[in-house]
Amino acid sequence: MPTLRAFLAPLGLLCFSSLLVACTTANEPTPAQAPVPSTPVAPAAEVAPTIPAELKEEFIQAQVKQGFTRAEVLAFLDKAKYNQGVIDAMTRPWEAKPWHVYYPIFLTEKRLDAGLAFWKKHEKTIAKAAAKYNVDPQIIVAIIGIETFYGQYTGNYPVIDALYTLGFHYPPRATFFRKEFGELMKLVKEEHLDIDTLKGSYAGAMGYGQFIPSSYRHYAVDFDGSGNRDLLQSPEDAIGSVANYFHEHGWQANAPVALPLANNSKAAPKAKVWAGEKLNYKVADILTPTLALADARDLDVSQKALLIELEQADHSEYWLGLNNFYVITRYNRSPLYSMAVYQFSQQLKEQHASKK
Ligand SMILES: [Ca+2]
Repeated sequence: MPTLRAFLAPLGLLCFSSLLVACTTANEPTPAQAPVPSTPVAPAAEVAPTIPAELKEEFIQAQVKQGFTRAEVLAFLDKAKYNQGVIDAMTRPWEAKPWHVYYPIFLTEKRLDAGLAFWKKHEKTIAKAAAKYNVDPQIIVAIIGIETFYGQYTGNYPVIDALYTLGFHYPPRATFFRKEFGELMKLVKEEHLDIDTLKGSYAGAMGYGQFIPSSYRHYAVDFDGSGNRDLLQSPEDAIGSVANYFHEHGWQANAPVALPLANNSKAAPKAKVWAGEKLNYKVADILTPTLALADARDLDVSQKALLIELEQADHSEYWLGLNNFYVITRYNRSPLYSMAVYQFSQQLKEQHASKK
């Protein structure tokens, strides 16, 4: 699913929102040396760029402070290779897609069938995770389906190379990724992962739920009782870990996620459409006599909310996003991503209930 990965940001990479990705400019690393050759030589692109000595030393010192020996850090750095494909993937021009083009890519019969099969196969584990972490089971099933098609597309980049390349050769996000590179070193040690075979997305997200190293370390749980947290091979651990991630970000089971609005005005809504900021509005700030709930219901209008605009072929559709919707955006800040996850979760819930 490489074309889909291009606009699916991995977990925790919060600045990969649709807007920010669109703003990312190419920052091709300069080859270390580019002499003007009089005779043909190997292309400069084959020469991996070196990293500044002080940056390398700073990283070594930081890891030593975390309890590694200098030799261990140097050995880890030695294993990491520059990967031009990672930079290419990161800087690929990103095309904003309107909702009516976006959602059919994710909400397919094939994904729904796979999701229902996954739910059925892991029914007990999913129910246990939902109960323990107070999340709705369908949101767990939806996330794993949207992220990796139930573990089928978890990424083919060596994680160590991806994070090294971005951490040392991608200036716009180097600080962030260098930290993740350091977190990876700790993760590998703690969970006894095989760094030589560890694969993930071009941004270093791993396993069923695409956790980057810091998220893996912070939110992953051992949910199959094996004694370690394995998000790459254990669907049970992945289920528990996704549930825990939602729990820790404030998901409330059985609470509404997003509600469709009826727009009876040609004028722009009173509230600004949400674009990644904190939850600043209350429900009462968004609803107006001409932009009201499509289906009347009791709702605490003092609760935090955001306004979602979905571009249909010939009109804009508006939705009210509540706290749970905001929690989905903690996985990926794109409102379209979050709406696709929500609508997929609703499909799963309905179909799962009808097949019982
Ligand atoms: Ca486990």
